[in-house]
Amino acid sequence: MELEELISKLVIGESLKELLDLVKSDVIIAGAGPAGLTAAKYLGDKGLRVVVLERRLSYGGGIGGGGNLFHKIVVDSKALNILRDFKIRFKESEMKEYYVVDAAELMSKLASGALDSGAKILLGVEVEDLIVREDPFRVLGVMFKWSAISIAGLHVDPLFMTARAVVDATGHDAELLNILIKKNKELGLNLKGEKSAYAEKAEKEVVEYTGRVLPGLYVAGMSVAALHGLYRMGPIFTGMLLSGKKVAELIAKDLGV
Ligand code: 48F
Repeated sequence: MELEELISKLVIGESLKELLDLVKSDVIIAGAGPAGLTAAKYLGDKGLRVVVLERRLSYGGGIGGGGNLFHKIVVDSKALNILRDFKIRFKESEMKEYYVVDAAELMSKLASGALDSGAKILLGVEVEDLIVREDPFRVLGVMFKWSAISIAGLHVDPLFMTARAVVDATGHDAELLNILIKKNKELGLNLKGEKSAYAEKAEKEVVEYTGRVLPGLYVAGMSVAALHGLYRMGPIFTGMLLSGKKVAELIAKDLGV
């Protein structure tokens, strides 16, 4: 066999094998930002089959931009256990309780922690819609397509993936909730939209409001703020990490693991 043929066979064969398995998972997470990656690790650690679908060809979401492109972010002491679980280093600051983390280290170690737990991360894959059922209304999975299809402006029907739980961790636009609410008006749900900055309150509330929206659908990270009309916090990431961990714990409990 020519080397070129072998390369194609391996790439296509191995990808297809995994994709066939991923048609039905335990948990689908849309968005590989801090909330989605944190959730993926803790769910993977529970032995659940987890797939993270990320539109871009890179993970980390808003982490890489740090604060206004400065390459550090802030966390407080409530996030230290999570940082330790992922082996992410942090530096004390002059303000007790607040720590500084390198943005590049945060994004890469969150992703490697998620991968090491057994979660799959598929890059360049966009969630376009949800699979739903009535009586009672519930979410059964997602419709996905390669992001390149959207970028090319092509009209192509997406494919399906099902799961016992779907997480909207798509960040500020809460894309899954946005789609669900627009298309299923009978639900009477409303995407309130994020408020201006009030970091302390935002950090606390984004964790408090993290949770299940409907049977089968959960929300974590800044999507929580968009759904519930909460304040924004800027480049402090404790709330994102705690929100990801909390949603993982809720799902694990709901799925009985
Ligand atoms: O935006 P993002 O980092 O969301 P997050 O985990 O964290 C927010 C913080 O980064 C920051 C903040 C906190 O201080 O305010 O902004 O809530 O990551 C969301 C990821 O979801 C991807 C998007 O490319 C990004 O990497 N994404 C968005 N919509 C889709 C998607 C979609 N429809 N399908 C797949 N991926």
